[in-house]
Amino acid sequence: MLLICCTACKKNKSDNGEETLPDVDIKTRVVASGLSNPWEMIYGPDGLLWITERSGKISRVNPQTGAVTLLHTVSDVVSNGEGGLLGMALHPNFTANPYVYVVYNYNSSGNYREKVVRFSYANNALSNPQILLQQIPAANIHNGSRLLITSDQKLLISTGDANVAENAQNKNSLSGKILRINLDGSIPADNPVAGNPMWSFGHRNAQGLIQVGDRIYASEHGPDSDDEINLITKGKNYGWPNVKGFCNEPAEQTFCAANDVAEPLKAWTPTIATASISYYNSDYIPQWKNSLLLMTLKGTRLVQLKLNEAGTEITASKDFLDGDFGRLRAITQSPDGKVYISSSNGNDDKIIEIAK
Ligand SMILES: [Ca+2]
Ligand SMILES: [Ca+2]
Repeated sequence: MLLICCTACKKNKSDNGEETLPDVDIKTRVVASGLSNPWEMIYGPDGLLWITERSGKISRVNPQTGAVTLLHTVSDVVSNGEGGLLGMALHPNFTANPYVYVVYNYNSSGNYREKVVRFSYANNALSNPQILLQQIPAANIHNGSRLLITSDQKLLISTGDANVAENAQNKNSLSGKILRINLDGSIPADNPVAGNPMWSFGHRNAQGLIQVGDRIYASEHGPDSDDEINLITKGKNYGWPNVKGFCNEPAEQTFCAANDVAEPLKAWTPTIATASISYYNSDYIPQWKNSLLLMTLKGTRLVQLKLNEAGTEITASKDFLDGDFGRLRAITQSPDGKVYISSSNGNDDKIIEIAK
């Protein structure tokens, strides 16, 4: 790669104009194997890795011993194609409010749908499922769905277009959105449209969601081009299906000007299949501070996305683990800065610890 010394900013610049990020001598360790499409992973307050598998299992994995302990099988999960048990979130104050939130696909009178359900946790078991949102359209492709509980105690839910692209632009459809509800399932009074869970629209299939300060980042799968990282703003239109990636083609420019479309922070062509994202700011791996860490499925690698101080731009990127574990889906971190990721190859999937 051609390196040009940029005297104005005193940083190395690669030939694509990005800052060149330092190498990191990371070490990987397979914590557990024999899993099937682990979709979500959370480093829990109990020091265990809480995982979902698409088939409907919720398990906890001991990051030291690798022991996998089944916690619950969600009985009405229907896994068609990309569908099944997907995202999960734990209540941020889990000791006082031991609630586990999940999003999954099911059959409703013969129609494939998606719903958000809250379970109560006690004595190593989940019980008392409460439906918070249901009848979200679903299909064998493009079901989202990542969950995120924000610092203001709202639940964000990314939904895919369920293979009906036009619904992403329809504010009254639950498809192709970032939805926002209260933790009891009611609709917040400060949502963009009264009585509507829509928070942002024009999404194709967002499968990564993370909060950093007052900012929300989402990753999104593009079609045959333009995977995206977006900064999510209340009520904004993110373009799909009228716009792919940036507003750079003539028809897109017309649509973007008329609809105040938010462009991504970054887009990838060819696509890498952008999945879960995490925000890294630990001193443990200082080279990764103030970066998003992105899992990629087709790309089979971890991508570091360095942010500027304001978090409004991605200034550089660097690839890790290229091809080492196949498709990568979920990511979480321990409080001491170790990173845990999951593969998603369909059989003998692994949870891998990244340390230094
Ligand atoms: Ca977009
Ligand atoms: Ca474009």
